[in-house]
Amino acid sequence: MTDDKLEQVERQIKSMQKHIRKQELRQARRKTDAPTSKKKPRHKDWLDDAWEDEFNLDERIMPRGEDERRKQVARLAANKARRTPSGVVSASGVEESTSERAAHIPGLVVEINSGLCRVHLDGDSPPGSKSILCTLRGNLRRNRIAYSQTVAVGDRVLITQDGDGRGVVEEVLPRKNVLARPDPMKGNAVQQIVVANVDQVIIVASWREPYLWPELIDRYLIAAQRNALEALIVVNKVDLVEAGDRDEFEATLQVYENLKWRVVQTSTLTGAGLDELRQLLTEKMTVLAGLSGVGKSSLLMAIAPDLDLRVGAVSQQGLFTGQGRHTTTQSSLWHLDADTVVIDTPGIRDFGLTGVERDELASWYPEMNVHLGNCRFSDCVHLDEPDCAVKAAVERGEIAQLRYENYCALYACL
Ligand SMILES: Nc1nc2c(ncn2[C@@H]2O[C@H](COP(=O)(O)OP(=O)(O)OP(=O)(O)O)[C@@H](O)[C@H]2O)c(=O)[nH]1
Ligand SMILES: [Mg+2]
Ligand SMILES: [Zn+2]
Repeated sequence: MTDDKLEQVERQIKSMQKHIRKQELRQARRKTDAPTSKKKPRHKDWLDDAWEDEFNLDERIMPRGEDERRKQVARLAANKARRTPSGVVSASGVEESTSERAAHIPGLVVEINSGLCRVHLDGDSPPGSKSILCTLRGNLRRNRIAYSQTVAVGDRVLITQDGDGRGVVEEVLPRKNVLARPDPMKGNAVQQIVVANVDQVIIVASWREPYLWPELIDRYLIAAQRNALEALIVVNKVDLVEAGDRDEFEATLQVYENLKWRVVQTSTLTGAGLDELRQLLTEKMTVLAGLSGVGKSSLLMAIAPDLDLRVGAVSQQGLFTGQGRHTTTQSSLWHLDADTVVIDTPGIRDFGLTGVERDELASWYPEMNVHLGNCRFSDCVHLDEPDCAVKAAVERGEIAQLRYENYCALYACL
């Protein structure tokens, strides 16, 4: 073989080897990403390839020993900072010099996807006009174990930015509250934060498509009370209330109004109740929560048509006719103006009851709470016991049958 030919063959072998290496890398990435990769980013523009590559290579596929090497670097850095007299301790427990801290920019997490989060920086005008895509500083991940994720939508964070405008979340500021649910992947032990730091929760239900489900409303009300959050109820799709349903509809809503919860009737089709809802959102950070398909995203878009939310037709193919199809898959936060923030969430059924003991459930029903202590048995759970003050109140009509039935159903879930 001539030298030329040899060189050509060598070049071909090298190119094939490179190709194989690339394929192996791609396969390894697919494997490592398996649990999350099914969740396609909702906004395609979220992850351009360069970002995805960098994130995956940096955070997920590391050469053997790399993790230990990084820990050592972090330890050295921490020791160095400890020697600096002006050092301050960040939430992550690592000391930082004042100059490092000064470079931290405060912001609000508006969306999370594939381990990256999008942050609106404070002070941008109009608010939310600019957002920074951020990775998370490694030691943040290790320090948060009660929840399955380190950063949640609604978190206030401090970030640093590199010259290319990319960011790193350095610190998550203390949360004033969280709405969380059991992590479906991890059972009851670990919770998944749906949203953090909100002022109020709007429980969205619909009269039909899907059917009003008062038990879920109660779950959400309990979640709100446990987090000391204002709660109000929006019953959407009132255009679907037929003449024959009217009495039942009004009576159901009256149960909650009698307990002093604000109930707003809305329809994105007729525009009913939208002005009232808009006013209730003003100057607050509000999360909209409720079963899939009730119209949470539709309501937000009816109020602020510029929002880029996905709305889905109600599927008729589900096991239960009229059950909504999931269309929103991630919580997302939107600025309507400087002080008005709304958060759209996916339909979630299992809010609220994590950590509630059976014997405390009644205390989350204010109308039952006033009767506690008056039952014959001090450990009465108000189901089958004789001389139960709660059941007597139900019989007298002081506690709505609907609420008592919800209590019994939720008790059985605990
Ligand atoms: N008849 C009627 N249909 C509505 C109304 N509001 C929303 N819809 C429809 O209900 C369906 C579901 O609406 P979405 O806004 O996607 O519901 P969602 O609560 O955001 O659902 P998830 O994102 O799955 O949690 C869509 O087909 C909407 O067009 C309403 O007031 N009346
Ligand atoms: Mg939605
Ligand atoms: Zn009792």
